[in-house]
Amino acid sequence: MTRHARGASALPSTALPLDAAATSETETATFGLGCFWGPDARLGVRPGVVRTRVGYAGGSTPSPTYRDLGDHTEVVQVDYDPTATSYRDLLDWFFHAHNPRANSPIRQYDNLVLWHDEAQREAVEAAVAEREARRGRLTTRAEPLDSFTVAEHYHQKYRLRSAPAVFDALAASYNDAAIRESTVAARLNGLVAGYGSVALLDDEGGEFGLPEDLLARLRDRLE
Ligand code: MHO
Repeated sequence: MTRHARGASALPSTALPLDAAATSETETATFGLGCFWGPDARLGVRPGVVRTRVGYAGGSTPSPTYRDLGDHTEVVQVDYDPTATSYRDLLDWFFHAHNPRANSPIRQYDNLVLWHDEAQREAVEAAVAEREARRGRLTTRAEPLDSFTVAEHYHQKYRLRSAPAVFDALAASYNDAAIRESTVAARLNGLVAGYGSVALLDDEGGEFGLPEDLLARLRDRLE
């Protein structure tokens, strides 16, 4: 499995408590599920997910951008703690999060799973075979990850950026690259969109390093 500490270096030395404690022993998974704003928010509150980032993958056009994707697809990439969740769990989530027999007419929004290594390839092929044995051919694309191009900052943690009070509290500590690679930002991005749970806030909210009144407002939003 790919292990790396890519995200950690984007954070300042005064990282918020949950980020300072986040493990760098992560593995990475990449999924396309339509417009990447939604799955970024939903995956950001999943137990075991440490970081998320959105980008372009699944094609061969060099240097894709949002305005010029070429043959790439919008994807969300997650770094997860393999002691807290598994690639199988994420794959199950992925297959429940879309209709695997109705892909998008637009390549930009394809349902797509991109494996990072042999172990992931085997898991993907098994997950596809299991589903095809039950109900016939899937249209979801399943391919090896070739390149991943990180998307523009304004697409990272998009839902959080649409919640200025919470975003500004985080931006007081972090620049755009740090926000992209922050566990706190990943959680907040889901929470402001109404994903996640009171239990998640109870477990981790105290380590967000945010003012109590903001946490109370997030809790109200969930209840
Ligand atoms: N606002 C666009 C989707 C953007 S997503 C990053 C829309 O709703 O059509 O592709």
